[in-house]
Amino acid sequence: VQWETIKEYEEILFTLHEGIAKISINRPHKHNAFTPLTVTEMIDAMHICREDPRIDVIILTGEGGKAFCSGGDQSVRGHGGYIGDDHVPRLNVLDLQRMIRSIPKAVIAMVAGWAIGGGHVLHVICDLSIAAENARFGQTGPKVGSFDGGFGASYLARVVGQKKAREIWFLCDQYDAQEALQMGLVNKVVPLEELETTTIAWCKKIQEKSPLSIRMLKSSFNAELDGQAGIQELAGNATLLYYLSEEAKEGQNSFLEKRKPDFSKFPKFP
Ligand code: 1HA
Repeated sequence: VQWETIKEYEEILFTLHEGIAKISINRPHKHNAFTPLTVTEMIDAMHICREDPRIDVIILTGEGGKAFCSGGDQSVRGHGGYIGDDHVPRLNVLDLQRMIRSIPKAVIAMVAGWAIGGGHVLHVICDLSIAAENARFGQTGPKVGSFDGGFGASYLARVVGQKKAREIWFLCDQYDAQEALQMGLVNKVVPLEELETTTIAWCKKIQEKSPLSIRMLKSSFNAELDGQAGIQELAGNATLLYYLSEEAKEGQNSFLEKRKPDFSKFPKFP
């Protein structure tokens, strides 16, 4: 597969293949732990994924085959957050999490090796997760002095159930790919050599489907869990569809033509 670079970054790779964008953390020497810069670059790439009509689906992954992501880089963790060149402590991965959740396109985690800590949370938030046989999953917060009580706790519990989610966080054990499959934490397990081809095949199946259906479904799945923000997303999509209708256009046109709107010709469905 030929991946064409969309934009150059320092700590991630951002590439495109036939409508599939791939955002890959490129810090294999640290098991793809993220710094504030890694996250800022991923946020920038996600913005592009949202705006670029060439992009249908997004793969989130890590370079090297040994790690998806090992969470926040503990060597740059400072007083109140992870610190970059600007010396400001940040937890900007939380912004990235919300973008993965709200982008109206499917995001698939392609997991080889470690998905640990804040890296585990990233795969949990993705719409789908495909794991290589060497994948290892777990949270480490209570061991290293951290926790993610947001999506990292509540959405994890929605995925694997309350008991299992509390076990994952309280014990900080690691789980192999088969265990992850059994608990519904990943969608599929494949040999490492087949990870990318399988992920691309799944992307292609989604690409053949109606983009508006996928968009409505993603925001519908979110709406149930995300409170007013979830309903806002779903309702935004309802507005989008309404704006496509003649009825809504009559409202706009009547305003511009300085006349009373005539909605009488539009159907009133039972
Ligand atoms: O909890 C949050 C947040 C919560 C709320 C809001 C924002 C948050 C943002 C982030 C996070 C977190 O991510 S906290 C959790 C941080 N991550 C971890 O605790 C995992 C640390 N890593 C490990 O436990 C292990 O490396 C491993 C189980 C993934 C793999 O072990 P292994 O195979 O023995 O490899 P290891 O030798 O440990 O790692 C290879 C190299 O990568 C080492 O560097 P070297 O000694 O060769 O120079 C290792 O230090 C480095 N490395 C791995 N993970 C990290 C890391 N360096 C910095 N930070 C890491 N996370």
